Amino acid sequence: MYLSSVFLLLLYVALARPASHVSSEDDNQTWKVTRLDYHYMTEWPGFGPPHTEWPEGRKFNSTISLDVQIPDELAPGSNWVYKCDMNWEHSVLPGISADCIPQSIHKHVHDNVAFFVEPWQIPGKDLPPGSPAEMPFSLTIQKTSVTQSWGPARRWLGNVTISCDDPGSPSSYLTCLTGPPFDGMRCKLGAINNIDLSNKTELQVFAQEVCDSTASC
Ligand SMILES: *[C@@H]1O[C@H](CO)[C@@H](O)[C@H](O)[C@H]1NC(C)=O
Ligand SMILES: *[C@@H]1O[C@H](CO)[C@@H](O)[C@H](O)[C@H]1NC(C)=O
Ligand SMILES: *[C@@H]1O[C@H](CO)[C@@H](O)[C@H](O)[C@H]1NC(C)=O
Ligand SMILES: CC(=O)N[C@H]1CO[C@H](CO)[C@@H](O)[C@@H]1O
Repeated sequence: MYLSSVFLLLLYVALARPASHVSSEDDNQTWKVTRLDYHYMTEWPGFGPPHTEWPEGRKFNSTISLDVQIPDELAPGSNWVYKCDMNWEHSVLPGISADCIPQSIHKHVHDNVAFFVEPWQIPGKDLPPGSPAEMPFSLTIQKTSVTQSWGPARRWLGNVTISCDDPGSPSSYLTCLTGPPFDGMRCKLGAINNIDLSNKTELQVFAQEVCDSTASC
């Protein structure tokens, strides 16, 4: 009796996992960042004589805010939109992840989405001294699927490198503009003015499933 229920349980687990695995979901996924707003301090505040330092009272934290569309595993063809926000002290990118918030009212939230940013260098391209650590950068988005209450969560990780204002560069998804004094730099996806980034309006993040000691596949 005991043995047979263990057997049935094992059989259930063995059958259930592959079944959920083929439920429309690939091992790799493509996520779409449809909005990205980035704001950070420039080296100088843009007020007073050249090389005037930022007054303490006018300094501000860097902020990133983005929307990412992630396919719904349980409803093929539809997406969840998550909003991801973080802020940090200028040039001190936190290196830790923050949760993204699902944007519609859902009865069941079955994924956890989180993201983080790290400084990045375009290979072979040195930045001028004084460049903020904020640009260029790499964006990592992680999804943990908690659909299966009976097994370990599955996890996907996608990583994309981002620079700005250079149509010839594959990573140049953003246009950045300085505004009035003390406003620093503001960056958005795609083109502003005559900088042609028209082939970069969609920022796609290719995510791969992670199989390690913390997540099975
Ligand atoms: C997922 O992507 C990786 C790296 O691009 C590739 O090696 C692998 O074959 C892909 N897996 C599937 C199922 O497409
Ligand atoms: C600015 O960032 C610092 C460090 O990352 C944090 O401790 C502080 O609370 C932030 N300030 C605001 C106004 O969010
Ligand atoms: C985008 O357009 C620029 C300029 O027309 C070109 O140099 C670049 O290769 C294009 N990038 C992609 C990914 O198509
Ligand atoms: C977490 C992660 O995978 N980060 C990587 C994102 O991509 C950049 C550039 O390829 C790497 O430097 C990061 O380590």
